[in-house]
Amino acid sequence: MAVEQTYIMLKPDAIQRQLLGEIISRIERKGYQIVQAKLMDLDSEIIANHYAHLLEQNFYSKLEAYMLSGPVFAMIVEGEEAIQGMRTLMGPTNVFAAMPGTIRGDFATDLTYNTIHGSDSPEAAEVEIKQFFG
Ligand code: DAT
Ligand code: MG
Repeated sequence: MAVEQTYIMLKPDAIQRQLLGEIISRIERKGYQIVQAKLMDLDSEIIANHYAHLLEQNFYSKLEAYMLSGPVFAMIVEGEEAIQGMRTLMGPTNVFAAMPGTIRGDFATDLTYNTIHGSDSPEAAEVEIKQFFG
């Protein structure tokens, strides 16, 4: 067990649908600390960096348009085993398999518009925290 920091990003639909309070409240109720947070507008370059593993996918242009459609709420979340723990709280990438009670299970009905991002490994968390918080 170790205290970890993970990069969490509430995507544009979370803000447009006024779900910020609901989702932040779930993270707090779980017992994690939000140690930094900011509302920010992304550009194509930072999106391409963040989703470099998906640049060749046929859904990339849809993903890029989504991430440009409004501000995101970027956070560093800290807690015991927070990287895997946040992924569990979020639910899987495939929202159709996401269980009720998870953030994606409760709020997302589309593979692309899936409401929340969370780092998927310690290596990714380090890179993403640096990318979004310097
Ligand atoms: P995750 O966000 O669970 O880490 P990922 O890194 O593989 O998943 O993908 C990043 C985002 O790309 C994901 O949140 C939504 C979009 N995406 C992934 N797979 C998709 C698919 N098959 N069709 C449409 N959008 C997809
Ligand atoms: Mg990912």
